[in-house]
Parts: sequence; C-alpha cells; structure tokens
Amino acid sequence: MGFPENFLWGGAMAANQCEGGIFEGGRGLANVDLCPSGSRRQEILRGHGKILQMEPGCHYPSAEAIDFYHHFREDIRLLGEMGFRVFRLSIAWTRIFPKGDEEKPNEEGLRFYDEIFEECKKYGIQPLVTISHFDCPVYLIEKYGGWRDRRMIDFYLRLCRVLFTRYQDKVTLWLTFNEINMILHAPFMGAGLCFREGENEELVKYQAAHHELVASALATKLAHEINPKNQVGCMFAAGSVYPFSCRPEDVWEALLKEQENYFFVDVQSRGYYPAYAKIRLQKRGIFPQMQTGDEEILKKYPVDFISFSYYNSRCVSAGTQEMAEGNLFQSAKNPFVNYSDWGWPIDPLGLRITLNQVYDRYQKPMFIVENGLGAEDIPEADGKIFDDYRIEYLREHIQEMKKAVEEDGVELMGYTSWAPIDLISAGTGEMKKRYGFIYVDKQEDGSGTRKRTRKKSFYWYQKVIETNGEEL
Ligand code: BGP
Repeated sequence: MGFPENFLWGGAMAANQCEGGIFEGGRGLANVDLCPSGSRRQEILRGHGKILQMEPGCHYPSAEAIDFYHHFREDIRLLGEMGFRVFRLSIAWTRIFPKGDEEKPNEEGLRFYDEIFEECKKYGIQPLVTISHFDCPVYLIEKYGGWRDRRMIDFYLRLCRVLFTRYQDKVTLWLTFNEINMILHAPFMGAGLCFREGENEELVKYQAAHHELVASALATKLAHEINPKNQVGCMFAAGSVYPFSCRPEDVWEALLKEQENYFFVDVQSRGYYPAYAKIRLQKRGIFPQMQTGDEEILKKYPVDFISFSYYNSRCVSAGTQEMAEGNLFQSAKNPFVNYSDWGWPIDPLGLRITLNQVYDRYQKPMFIVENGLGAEDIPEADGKIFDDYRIEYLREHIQEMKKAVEEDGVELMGYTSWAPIDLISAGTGEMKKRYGFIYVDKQEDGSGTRKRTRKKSFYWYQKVIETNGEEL
C-alpha cells in the first residue's frame, strides 16, 4: 500500500532563520531580528528584557542567517534536485509591510516572494506558506504592544489579503501561525509580547492567543473567499506527553499538559473554547476578553487541516524528577529514550503515537511540517559530510509515520523535514546546530564562504522521495 501517490515530500524553513538581508528590499525590523545569540536570548524570547533596537555588542544571527535572500535560486535548485514536491517557507511580514500598519504593501517585498514561487514552479515544487513564523513587526510592538492588542487582527488580515490576492495562482496551501502554542513558552517570539512590571503575564498571553485565534479563523474565511482552492491549516508544536509512571497523579499531570497544547487546536479545528479551558482559565482569572461575534467567527471558520512539528515526546510527573530539554518545553527525563546532542529526546514511536492521537481527536487531514535532528556536522578533510546520525533519525521517524498511514489509517497529506538546508536555530540562535541535507559553510563566529554542499543525507532523502518512501 505505502504512501499515497500524491504524498507531499519536502522540507520546511522560516524566513527569519534563513533569509538574512534584513535591511534590504525596503524591509522593516521584526521581533525575530532582535533575538541575540548567547545568554540573553532565552530571557528575550520569553518576553523579559525588552530591547526594541539592536544593541552594540550583541550578535543578531537573523541579520544574515544563511543569506537565502541572495542564494534562493541556487537553494531551490538543490531542493528540486532532491525531488521536493513541496517547500514550506514563511513570509517575512516586514518585507510586505515594513511597519505593519501601512495601507499599501511594499512592492519589492512582494516581488521577492513572486520570484521564489516562480523558482519553485520550475522544479514542480508546490509552496506551503506559513503566514507568520515567529514574526511580528517591531513598529507594531512599540505602538500596540504586539498581539496583546486587538488591532493586530486587522493588520494581520491586511497582510493575509495581500498574500492571498497576489499569490492566488501560485499558492494554495497556507498555515496561519507557526507553533501557535509557543506563545505560552516564548511569548516575545510567538506574539511580540514584552511584559510590563507587575502585570498578569498569563492573562496577557491568553489575551494575545485569543487575538491570534480569531485572526486565524478570519484568515481562513478570507482565504476561502479569495480562492476556493485554498486550504488553510493550523500549526502547533506537538509531541505526546507521557506520564512518568502509571501513578494516577502522573497520568493526570500528563493529561493537563496535553490539554494546554491541544487547547489551541481545539479552538482552531473544532471552533470553540473547550470546557476544560473555559473553566480553568476563568478560575485562574486569565480568561481573555472576547467581543460579541468572536465565538461565531471561531465556530464558522475552522481550519481545513492540522499541521504540526514533531521533534520529541515529553514526559511529566506529579513529583520532582530530573529534567530534560526539548523544543523550548522542559520535560522530565525519560529513561527509555535516547537524547540528541542538544538534550532533546529521540522518540520515533512517539511520532506514531502523536499522529494517532491528533487524528483521533480531530479526524481531519494532517501534515507533519517539521521533524528533524539538530546536530553538529564536521566535514571531512575533502569537505564531504557523512551525517549518518541524521539519516538514522529521519529513517526511524519516517518508518513510524509509514506505519501510522498504512496500519493505523491516519490521513496524512505530507511531510516536510526541518530543515533541508542548515540555518539558524530558533531556540539558541546557533549556526552549529544543523538540520540540513545541505551544508552551509558558515561557522558560529560568522566565518566561512556560505557555499552549499550536499551531505550524505541529501542523496538518501532524494531516494526516499523518488521511491515514495519505499526505500528508507
Ligand atoms: C520549532 C520552530 C522552528 C525550528 C525548530 C527547531 O520550534 O518552528 O523554527 O527552529 O523548532 O528548533 P531549534 O531551531 O531551536 O533547534
């Protein structure tokens, strides 16, 4: 049986982690440009330590990233060579609206993405576009406080209207917000939130989340109106939460953590605030303010499909346990899985479990839009890179994904690995945490030629796509 013939194999990247060129093409400054590498990064991602301009002495890795802005033709050609059927990319909001609240978009920014889509078309690659991948104009943060302000919905929809109209012949697959649940863990990155002294941060986060949820529903409506062929998905950071033991208290903790994540998808897919969220948020005094009509909007415009990133499962306990890392979420250390060099659990079966849980819950087509291994690659003397560890990680995950499709019957539209070309890490800002099939000669200190080199995994993934997942 295998994967469906039209299964979308590909890879995913985000503007702020690959483009660079932040002062080119009339682009404005965004939150993501202001996340330095090094020790202050975490504090800033989490909305503590407001800096809304570049500070001397800080290194801002997104400023140049891997310079996709100037290399995109060569980069997309390489994706084409691997046989990509889909390329997930995101739009830098400030290329289109440098400040965010202008009436008219920046033509130069629009042209840049036109060229990217044309390049994709040359190789038969379908774009899957994330409208906002951790991206918020700095001007909107200064003037409105980011997504805490309801007017953000209008600015975001202005962006959506321009994108849906301009690219209607080029793009039909859209994601509204990358990892929408990340707003709870990295609120500056997820929603441009900088907390003010003494305020109830949880309330601000849920208020901003509500605005994003309404914006997402209205974007779905707009996408369908402008082009009935458009398919819109939500996107969340997934990864099943395991109880540390079969102690009922541990199981209960795991359920609570699951609900914290599923809350977002429950609203985006089912179209209403689930009872558990209503009660708990109200009880904690952090239920967001809603306007008349919001509930109807959420109800009427649910997403068409559910997409998610999967790097690892998580594990929680009602008591205290040794902790582990993992995609900005901490979790208890699971003794039954291996760990990556960055301390993230490696749990391929967890992907099958997650696929089953998400499908059981929503019964909608799914799309795995991120999955991969961050590792340090050391080129051989002749420049070749043998990244067998990456191949192994991906092979095992794809095997589990295959079982979920073949044996469990989940409906899966496609798989885009993170990330086909080395780029800047979102969590740490490092360059040395590499995910690519394609090596970029840029080192942590900024040195290097920016040359692209095919790694061993490049040829492996090419074969995977060519055989539609039969040869792993
Ligand atoms: C997700 C983001 C990506 C990506 C990935 C890997 O949270 O959507 O932008 O970066 O995680 O994480 P990291 O870059 O921290 O290794």
